[in-house]
Amino acid sequence: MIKTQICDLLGIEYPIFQGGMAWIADADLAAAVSNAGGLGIIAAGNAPTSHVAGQIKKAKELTDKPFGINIMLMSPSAEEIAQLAADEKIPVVTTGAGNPSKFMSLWTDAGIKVIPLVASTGLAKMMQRSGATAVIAEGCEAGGHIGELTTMTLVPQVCDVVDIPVIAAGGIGDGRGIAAAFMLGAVGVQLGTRFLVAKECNVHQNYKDKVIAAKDIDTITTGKRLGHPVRSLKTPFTRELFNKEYDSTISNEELEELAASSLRYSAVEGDIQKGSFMAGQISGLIKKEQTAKEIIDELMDQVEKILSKDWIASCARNDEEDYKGSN
Ligand code: TUI
Repeated sequence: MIKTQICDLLGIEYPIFQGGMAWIADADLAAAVSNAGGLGIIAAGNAPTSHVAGQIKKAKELTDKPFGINIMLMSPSAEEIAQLAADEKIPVVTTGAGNPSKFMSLWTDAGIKVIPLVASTGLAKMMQRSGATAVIAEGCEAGGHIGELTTMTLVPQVCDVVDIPVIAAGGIGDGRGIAAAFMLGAVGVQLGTRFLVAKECNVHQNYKDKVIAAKDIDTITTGKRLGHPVRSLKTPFTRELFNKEYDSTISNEELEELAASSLRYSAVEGDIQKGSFMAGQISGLIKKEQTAKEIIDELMDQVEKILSKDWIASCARNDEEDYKGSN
């Protein structure tokens, strides 16, 4: 059984986090992942504080295992939700889409373990100085709001500048990705897209179907002109948005307006025309829905095989039973 320091630090069985996907990761998904031995995470996204409070209450009813909340720092409710997390003493807070410095002491004083998502070594170092328990280094293969660097380049560079544990995210979809993340120096992984198709994930079925149907080159990055690049599946809407970013007759305000409600259209309404289906580049690896437990058990089984001496030996002998994606 593979246990790393992050398991002991957080009191979880496996070093696997479920990404805090805005509009998608609710109490049902987070509790299912935590009950399966990983770290389930509720996404606050752009939701109002009252909604997030309801999800926290529900998660506490559904699991007695540790779970986290992801605070999207661009949300108008970020400040209120930061306070809510402190009041509720949520075991773990992760943050995304910004720099959480101003909230760090609020959370650490409440005994919360803070694990910010970082896309650069600079923010990773700052988070260590501010008392972060660990950082999640997320490469641009991830779905949603992304930075510049790939996981392959970001993770080892972050590992070299901090002493706290590093969790790798972005482009990890199976045991091969987890093993690779360990090789880069990470002691855990966060997967978003793979858990999006979990049976316990309440996202619209059209969203799951689109991820399952996607192939390797089916994601696109929009929002670069607005300063917040976002990776989603190619749809009529995201292609239109992509083209409009190169059209100088269209103002930034018009672009913002176009993008504004697109995620709700996809996650809640499953609208294939107007939706922005945020998903990572490993969508092409995902072939079916599974329960959170099936996903975690399969991931751990794969990574244990890969990291075993037998596997290394079989690679060297070029055996026929080479491991290939099995899902
Ligand atoms: O945050 C994410 N992924 C997200 S958030 C989200 S909701 C959203 N919807 C539309 C537009 C924007 C957001 C969907 N997916 N991942 C973690 C992440 N953090 N990726 C990139 C960053 C990041 C970016 C800039 C972190 C810090 C940062 O700058 C901080 C600074 O001051 O240097």
